[in-house]
Parts: sequence; C-alpha cells; structure tokens
Amino acid sequence: MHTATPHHAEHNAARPRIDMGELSSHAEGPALVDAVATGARVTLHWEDGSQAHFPWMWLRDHCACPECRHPLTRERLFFPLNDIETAPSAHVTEGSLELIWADGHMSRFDPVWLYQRRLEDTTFTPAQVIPHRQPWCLDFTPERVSHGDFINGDGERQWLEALLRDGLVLLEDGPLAEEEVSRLAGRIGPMRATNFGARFDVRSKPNPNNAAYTAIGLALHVDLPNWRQPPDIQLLYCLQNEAKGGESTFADGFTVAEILREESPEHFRILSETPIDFRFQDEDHDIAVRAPIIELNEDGKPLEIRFNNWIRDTLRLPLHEVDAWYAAYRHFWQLLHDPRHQIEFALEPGQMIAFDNRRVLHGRRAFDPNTGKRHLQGTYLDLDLLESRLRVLLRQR
Ligand SMILES: O=C(O)CCC(=O)C(=O)O
Ligand SMILES: [Fe+2]
Ligand SMILES: [Zn+2]
Repeated sequence: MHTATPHHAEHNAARPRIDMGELSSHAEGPALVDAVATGARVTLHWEDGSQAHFPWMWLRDHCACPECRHPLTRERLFFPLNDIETAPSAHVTEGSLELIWADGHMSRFDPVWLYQRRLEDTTFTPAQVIPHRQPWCLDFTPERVSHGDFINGDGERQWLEALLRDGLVLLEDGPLAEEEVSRLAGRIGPMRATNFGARFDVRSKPNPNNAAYTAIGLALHVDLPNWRQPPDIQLLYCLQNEAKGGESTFADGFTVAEILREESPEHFRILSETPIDFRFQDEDHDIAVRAPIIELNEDGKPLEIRFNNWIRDTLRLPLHEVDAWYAAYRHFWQLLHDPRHQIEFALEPGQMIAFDNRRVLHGRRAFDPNTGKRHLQGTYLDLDLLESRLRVLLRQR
C-alpha cells in the first residue's frame, strides 16, 4: 500500500481497521488500468489481465475518507441507509480509483486494496495469521517456551501460536513469584472472572467448595461447563509441587471425540445430540446450563466439550434414553482416560501450563498433603484476546 503517492496515501490512509497491519506488509499488487461504469457497478481492469466488479453501494460504504471513517478510531462513520440512485463518475487517477458521487462527495480507493477484495474471489479472509487447530497425534508433547523468551524475545508469539494450534503449551523457567500468572495474563488482556474470582489459588483448603481445592485425584474434566460461555483458556502457574503425587493429565477432547465417532457413531450421536444439565451450587451461587457433552459446529465437527462429572446435575432424560446415554458416556470416559490418548507429567515450580478449556480436558493425580506443599495459581482468558494479541504482535514485525 505504501507504493501509493503521498497524495494518495493521504486520502486513502484510513481503511478498515482489520487491515492496518496486514496490508502494510503486502503492498505489492498489479496496477489498476481501467474503470468502466456499467449500471449499478463498476468493472475494474488490472494490468495482470484480471477484472472484477464492485457495486456502487459497496464502494460508497467502504469510502475511507475522514468523513466516512473516523481518522483516529478507524471505525466506520458512514451508514449505508440510502440507495445509490445516480452513478458516480469513475476514473483511474494517479493509479487509484477515484469516484465523485452525485452529491459531490469524493472517494479514493487503493488499487491493491481493491484487488485483494475482488468479490468474485471468495478465498479472501483477513485473519490468516491465526493458526488452525491441529489434533494431537499419539506421541504428542506440548511445545515448551521459556519464560525469558516470552518476556523478552519471540516466545510470546510462539506460545500463542502453539496454544491456538495444539490447545496446550508449557511455559518454563519462570520466577517463583506470587501473581506471576496475573502478570503474564495481563500482557494478553484482562483476566476472565468467574464465581471463583479472577485469579484463584489451587491448593488443599480446609472448607473446599470445589474438588480442585482438595487433595483428591481429579479425573479429566473441563472447568465450568455449567456456564453458557465457559472460560476459553485456562492458565495454571506452579509455585510449589513437593507433595507426593499431583501429576497433571491432559487429553485432546476433539481428537478423542473423533475416535468415539469412529468406534461408535451411535454413542457419538447420543453425546452430541442430547442436552443434559450441569449445575454448580454453593452459599452464594447457583449456576446452571443445559447442553450436550459434545457440541458440534455447522460442519458436524466438535466445537466444544462439556465434560465434568462433579457438576453434572440430575440426569433428566426420557426413561428409554437413560441406559443408552450412560453407555455412551462410559465409552467416551474410557477413551479419554486411555493412556494412549492422555499425556501426564508433573508440573515443576516455575512452569505454567495453558490450555484451551473448551477443547482440552485436564486432570491431576491425587496427592498427599502430608508429604509436602502443592500450590498452583490460576486464571482464565478469552480466546478473542489471544487472537488479538497474536495479530498485534505480528503487525509490529
Ligand atoms: O490441581 C490441578 O492440577 C488442577 C486443578 C484444576 O482442575 C483446576 O484448577 O481447574
Ligand atoms: Fe479444573
Ligand atoms: Zn467518504
């Protein structure tokens, strides 16, 4: 984009906010050679021989002048509420498309910006920097990023990409400092607060309101599936782990759901089509939702796993569905806890595990609080903020 003349850059500098980082590094593209007005649209021709049509209404809506897009917030100010009754005059001026509308308003468009947005080319998506989710293979081990690299080097980007791709990433060699988890989370965005607070301590407590705050072993689970919107990302920072036991376990819920589908399409169907109740209650709260254990997206792929046996509520199903539901649940449970689908390791003090709580299940072995202390500090983050942080980091390169 910065191949534009100064005059051009001035007029077309403000363009949709999502493009700011992306386009500055993809400045090259064919020159615009011709603009031919035909009815309710214009046909543009580029020097590489390609052509594309743009409706007048679309162009008017995307005008990036300071009247149509706020020069500081970069947000759209124009409302597309009136149809375009009179076609504007259209010219290629100093390489850009210049339109003068019936009311005298002028719009200028960068040729490469338009080229990348040819409406005939439906492959254009602005967010290619976000890695695709990759299912775990049988010998999956989490990527490790050192705390020092995260703070001072390229480690934060590597950490974000691994977390988005694998749903699990290990940070290591961090300080044994209270609240380090909050400081790390703060780089990404505000912590997602729940009924357990924004930042919680995981250790054996005298009057626990949650299985995590005891010393018992925790079978694989996701946190807070009793919320309509469970937390996306969980961070657990290890400060002490001297007690005997207490190893962490993880499984990729999406991968195991696919294995369930292969082994028993009927069990998969039951768990993905049958909503059940989840509910947490203590002195101050009663948070409940009804949803299936495996939620699918519109392509039939797993989108969210709700698996947490402690806060599964009374099973409220028609009598004839009950036995089949338990058989399906047992099957999924066994596959998740199959050592081939699970990874296990002890967190060391100074390590932080981060995982996608709506995809990857976590658990821990029982520990014996008489043999030493075990203390983790945890918090949650929103996936939107992770993706945002990655886009911003890549924009600065
Ligand atoms: O103690 C652990 O390792 C995990 C506890 C847990 O499940 C949690 O904090 O959500
Ligand atoms: Fe948990
Ligand atoms: Zn304008």
